[in-house]
Amino acid sequence: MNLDTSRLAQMANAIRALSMDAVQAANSGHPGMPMGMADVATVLYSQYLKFDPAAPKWPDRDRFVLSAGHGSMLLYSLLYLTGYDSPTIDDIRKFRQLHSPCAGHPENTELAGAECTTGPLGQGIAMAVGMAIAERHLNAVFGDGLVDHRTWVVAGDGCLMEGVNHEAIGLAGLHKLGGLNVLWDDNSITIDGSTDLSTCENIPARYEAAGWHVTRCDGHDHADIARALAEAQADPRPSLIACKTVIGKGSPNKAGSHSVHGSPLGADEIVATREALGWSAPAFEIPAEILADWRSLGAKGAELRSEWEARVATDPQRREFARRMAGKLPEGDEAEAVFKDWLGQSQKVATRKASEMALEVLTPAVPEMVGGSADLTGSNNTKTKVTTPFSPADYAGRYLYYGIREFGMAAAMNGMALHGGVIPYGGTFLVFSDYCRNAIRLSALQQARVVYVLTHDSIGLGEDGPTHQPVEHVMSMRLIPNLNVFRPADIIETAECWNIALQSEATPSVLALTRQNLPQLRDGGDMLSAKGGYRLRAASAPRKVVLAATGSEVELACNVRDALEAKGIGADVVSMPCLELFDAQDAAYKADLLPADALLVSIEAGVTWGWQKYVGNGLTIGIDSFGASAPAEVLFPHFGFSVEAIVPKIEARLGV
Ligand SMILES: Cc1ncc(C[n+]2csc(CCOP(=O)(O)OP(=O)(O)O)c2C)c(N)n1
Ligand SMILES: [Mg+2]
Repeated sequence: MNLDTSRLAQMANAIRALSMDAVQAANSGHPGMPMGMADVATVLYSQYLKFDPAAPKWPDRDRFVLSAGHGSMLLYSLLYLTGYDSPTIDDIRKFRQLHSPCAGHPENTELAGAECTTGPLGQGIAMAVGMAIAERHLNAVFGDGLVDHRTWVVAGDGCLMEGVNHEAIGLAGLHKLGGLNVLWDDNSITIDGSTDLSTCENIPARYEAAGWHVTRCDGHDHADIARALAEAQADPRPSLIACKTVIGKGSPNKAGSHSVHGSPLGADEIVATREALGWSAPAFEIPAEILADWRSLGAKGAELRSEWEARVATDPQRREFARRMAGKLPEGDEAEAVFKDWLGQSQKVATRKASEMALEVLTPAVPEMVGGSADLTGSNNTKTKVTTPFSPADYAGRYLYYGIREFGMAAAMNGMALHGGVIPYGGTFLVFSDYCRNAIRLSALQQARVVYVLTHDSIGLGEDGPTHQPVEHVMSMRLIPNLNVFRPADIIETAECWNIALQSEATPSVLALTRQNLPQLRDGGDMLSAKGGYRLRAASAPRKVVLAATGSEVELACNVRDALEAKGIGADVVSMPCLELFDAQDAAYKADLLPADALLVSIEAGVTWGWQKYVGNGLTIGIDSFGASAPAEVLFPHFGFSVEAIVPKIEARLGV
């Protein structure tokens, strides 16, 4: 697009006007960042970004990630100006109001043009790394004709201070993700004031040390911006482009100050800014010729897309490519046949091992699965024979050695899932889920199919002691909406939970898995875990007790049941591998499993908080303190997880 600099300046001013007016109308929001980055964004969209507003989900589009999500008006302005169906100018007028897709921060579920949900600073960059990984992987599998696009990120000082950016850039540098370009809004301002207050870090040096190419530009000089972007595109390494900008650029009295970061300019300053910019159009009106310039930008993308479609039409892999990008699992029941066969066996394995066995069956059958671990591959049992390492030497590899970067891994997996064409799974110890908790939360919020393989799920891990023994983690994960937390009891439930996780297209999953061996408890039934809870053992004697347990404690519940039955006290065992799925069952199903006329007892080697929802004022057997360092066989009885400790408690409550 050959737009001279005065037209580009007007286009950038359209972003400034929309941003300041929308924030003013909402009486909340962040005008400073969009006004400061308006010139960079205009150059990016007019000369570099591959996009087609008519096809926001076109698989080979460039990905644009607004990591500095507080500058959401930058994205909303760009999508409107370039002619996406959504948002409309009315949506922008209703910025930050209920039912407007122009939410306070960009949400991928609200707008097709928002590649991901951003706002938690730093995670946008890390998700972009995941997108760039997915792009290289799919490029290696399907070739340049189908997959060859770039990932552009706008990040602020805040994104580059957050620790997760460092984890992410380490991965990007290692894997030479040359298609990744981070445009740093280098305005030396954060909320509290000058960045001098809080940092003296040499960010370019840090990026260079991580294997990145770094360049700089004057973020208000269009020719200089274009030069830097061209340089970044040409370099085979991922690039950081330090764009020196002035926050709130255009506002005569507030530009350059932290006061413009997160507050409306105010009516008077808006008048003064209009004056200074020479912008006479009323609020939310873009002069026709400027809008026409913006709308013309999509034409190049439309052309590229139709060329791409022509290539796809004759590509022998087109069906497989379309299937993967649509997120549909392959047909075929090889895996099911293997899992059915397991029912007839009696395999005593740790559920982390059962997960590996399931993965050995699933990863060849589901080629879009891309695994990994945060340096605990041998403990998380996440690697299978077909998942060879992903590296610059072989981007077709399906296994990522994420290193000790739990947060970076989780955020990257979000990016991979949102890119599409890939189903990421990755492991660490359950206790370290806190390190990546906000990314797990974003998986759920973004409806991203990510599977977290979180092993060593209780005091049962033994001698590593309380630093490594999760106590509150399983229950605290259950607090996150739209997240399925699975704690399977044996090899059969583990296979079922993996199946459910893969089929849950819009819900991420956590698999909480044991280090220690567990006996096989199931020899029949089909996908019983799908109901979240089911009757594993029925009472023989008249039923007085129902024991509800998860994971490793289901075996204990069965033993408690047998002891009670031997005393003539009838007891059911209900295995509850996924409380979220159980909650979704109808009232009759739930009342049948957890009936009001029995003493309800929960057994889980974690906090008891939360179990009252299921057992009412029955008994909750759990651990409401930190664990201890000792072998698992010693710890379970020490913390009251034994038939000898539990049966008397039940008898006392029954008054027998
Ligand atoms: C993880 C996280 N911590 C804190 C915040 C709150 N917050 C939003 S913007 C911001 C300052 C960011 O500074 P910068 O990225 O330089 O943005 P600028 O002020 O230049 O627009 C903070 C602390 C957040 N959104 N995410
Ligand atoms: Mg800043």
